Amino acid sequence: GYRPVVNEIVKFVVSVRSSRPRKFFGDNHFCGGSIISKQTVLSAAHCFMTKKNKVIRPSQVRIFAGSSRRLVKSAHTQELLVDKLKPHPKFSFKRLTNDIAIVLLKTKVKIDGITADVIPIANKEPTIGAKCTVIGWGTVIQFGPTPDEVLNADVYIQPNAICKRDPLFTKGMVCAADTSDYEVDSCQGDSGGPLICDGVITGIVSFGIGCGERGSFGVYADVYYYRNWINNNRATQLKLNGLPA
Ligand code: 4AZ
Repeated sequence: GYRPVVNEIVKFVVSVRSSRPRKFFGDNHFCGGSIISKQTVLSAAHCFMTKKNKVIRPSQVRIFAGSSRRLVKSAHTQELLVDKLKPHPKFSFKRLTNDIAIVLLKTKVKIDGITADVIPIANKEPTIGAKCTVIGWGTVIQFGPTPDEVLNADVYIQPNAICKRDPLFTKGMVCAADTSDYEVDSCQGDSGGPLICDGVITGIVSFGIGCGERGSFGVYADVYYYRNWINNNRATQLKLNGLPA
């Protein structure tokens, strides 16, 4: 988040980290994600692609759940290994379309409802003007340091006519901003994390022209638009139990 609005434990948000040191983020955090079932995390495709458009290996990724803090490990911190990375097959680096990914975990997240929980995906189109909140460990200033505590920023779903000022804005995307305080925005390191509206995941942090720029807005993958793809690719309870589908 660009600016701390409320500091709180956000139980369905995870820190996506590299198993190898990265330059930019001290503790290897590179993206956010959301727990949508015990063994499934929703994130952004661009988090898991190399510049040569190859998917990185699952062994290069760790998922940290259960803690609102990035740098301090607590008794509730859960470090989870990744079984499969499933970026949308039609993700385009150039056009930033279909910037959505499913992360299948090797083991189930321990869901206690207090430090770790699941969040449902949107079951309707985003409502223009709805007050939503974006959550993550992204920088509070462009190219600045990343916070230890997870932050959130309240932003409002913008009409398509506004979003289309960005030539990359196209179908499968939703844009959001606080037009009375443009500094409230998502930023680097928030990618893959959730835009929550009315208690459901409505968007996934994708891109923007900078962060907190006057007259600009954040662009998010439209979760409702991708609901069938998500439901077809998430871990299912049947599969978890080893039963035939
Ligand atoms: C990024 O670089 C990024 N303000 C994420 C979100 C936004 C801009 C940049 C939107 O990860």
